[in-house]
Amino acid sequence: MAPRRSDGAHYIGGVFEPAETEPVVEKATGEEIGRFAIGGVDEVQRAVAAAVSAQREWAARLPDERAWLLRRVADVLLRRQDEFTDVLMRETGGIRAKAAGEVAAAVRKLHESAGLANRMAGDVLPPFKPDKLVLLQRLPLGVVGAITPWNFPLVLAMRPIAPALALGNAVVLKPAEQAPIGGGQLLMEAFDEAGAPPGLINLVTGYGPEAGQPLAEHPDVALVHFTGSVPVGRQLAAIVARDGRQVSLELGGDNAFVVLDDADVAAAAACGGGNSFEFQGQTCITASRHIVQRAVYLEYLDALVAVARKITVGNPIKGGVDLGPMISEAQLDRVHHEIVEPSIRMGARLIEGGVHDGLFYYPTVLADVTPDMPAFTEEIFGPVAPVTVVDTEEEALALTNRHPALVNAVYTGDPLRGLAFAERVNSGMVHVNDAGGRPHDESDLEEFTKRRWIGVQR
Ligand code: TXE
Repeated sequence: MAPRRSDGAHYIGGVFEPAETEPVVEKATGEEIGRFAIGGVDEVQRAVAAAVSAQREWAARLPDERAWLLRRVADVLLRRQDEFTDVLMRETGGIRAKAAGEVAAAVRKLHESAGLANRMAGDVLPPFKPDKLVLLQRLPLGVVGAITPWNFPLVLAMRPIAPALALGNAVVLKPAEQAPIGGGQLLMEAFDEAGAPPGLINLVTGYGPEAGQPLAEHPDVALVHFTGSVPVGRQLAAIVARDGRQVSLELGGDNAFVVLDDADVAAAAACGGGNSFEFQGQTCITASRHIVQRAVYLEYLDALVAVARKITVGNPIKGGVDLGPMISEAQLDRVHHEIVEPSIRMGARLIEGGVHDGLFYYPTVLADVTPDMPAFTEEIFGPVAPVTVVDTEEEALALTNRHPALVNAVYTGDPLRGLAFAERVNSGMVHVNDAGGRPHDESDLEEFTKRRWIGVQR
């Protein structure tokens, strides 16, 4: 690979700063593909200071100018998409389609956010006293601190960065130590190339407690946007709330995939299995519990095993592969020793997989899973489909709602039955006869701005 100027460097105030580093490895081979700088309190303080001074000037620019920068970054991403795709495949272990999809989604997010810049409008409100003119202004928050995970490093970094910048904020990014290149170092190169003013976006790489926590604690960071695990999210929320700043959290969930007795079983298994195994099950919208009515249970298990057996496991770079390596030994150990094995000891039947070769964990199907087993109670984050049998739709609903989930799904031959079921499910998103991601929503304008009311006595 050609040397990158961002390799092993933070990006602070528009300068790539080399520092003490550690290796970034290709997950499929264990080979070093780059280095990341180990940041701490000093780097965070300088990055936040750079962001504070850049933000004032940036917020004063015309919305169109802010939008142009985002569109130029999108152009750089498109021009360098092969390089981004390659690095994302290697550092996350994802297949080409997943990495290329991430680049495409990041480009879309940049364009969508560019459109937001001009929608940062205010309002004139009804007066609350005679002779009063009441204005509502929408203002940037200031500096946004983004702490992001390894599973979709580019798109999950872009989710806060693009709207935050469009709406007049500056950003300090702390990406995950497992995958800091595609959604960190290379992304800074793209902003630099696109002409981002120094300090508008900054990168501090390193470990969570040393680099992430000081960022979350910094009083000049107005909003902490965190995507990652529930325990760290809770910890950061407590820190940020203590001094009255804002936090937004995208955490994990234990998502259910329900199959009702009138479902097209082969279609349901293709959808549910595809969703459980995709990217080694390491996404926050992965189906982590399959809940199936008894009438179709055995047929569903067979179909799910057939789906698992069709999957080709291997090094994504070689092509022709559906499933790559897991992100780390720690994640694999957790999946195998803390979820699969104890569930089997408690009575679950391993009917497919359950084996690994290095970081490659084979698609796994567990049958007869009961609601007290870790395979049911934990977010798995591995290519495992645990299946639980229920007698009635009511029972399926009760089990679905027993755990917090980001997205649940229900499969049925009758879409109206699916709709009625979906309306009683607690999660923020429910699919009928589908699974996976979320539609575009309108929350960015609210998340990355604040309001100010001005009452003028005439
Ligand atoms: O997450 P962490 P990990 C879930 C999933 C997975 C588990 C662990 O269940 O098995 O989390 O993954 C930074 N202060 N998700 O260990 O530790 C860290 O450096 C400040 C769901 O990777 O939460 C990284 O940048 N920052 C999720 C980021 O937080 C800290 C995606 C996430 O790391 C910190 C990933 C601290 N004390 C994992 N400790 C999703 N919603 O998609 C860590 N970090």
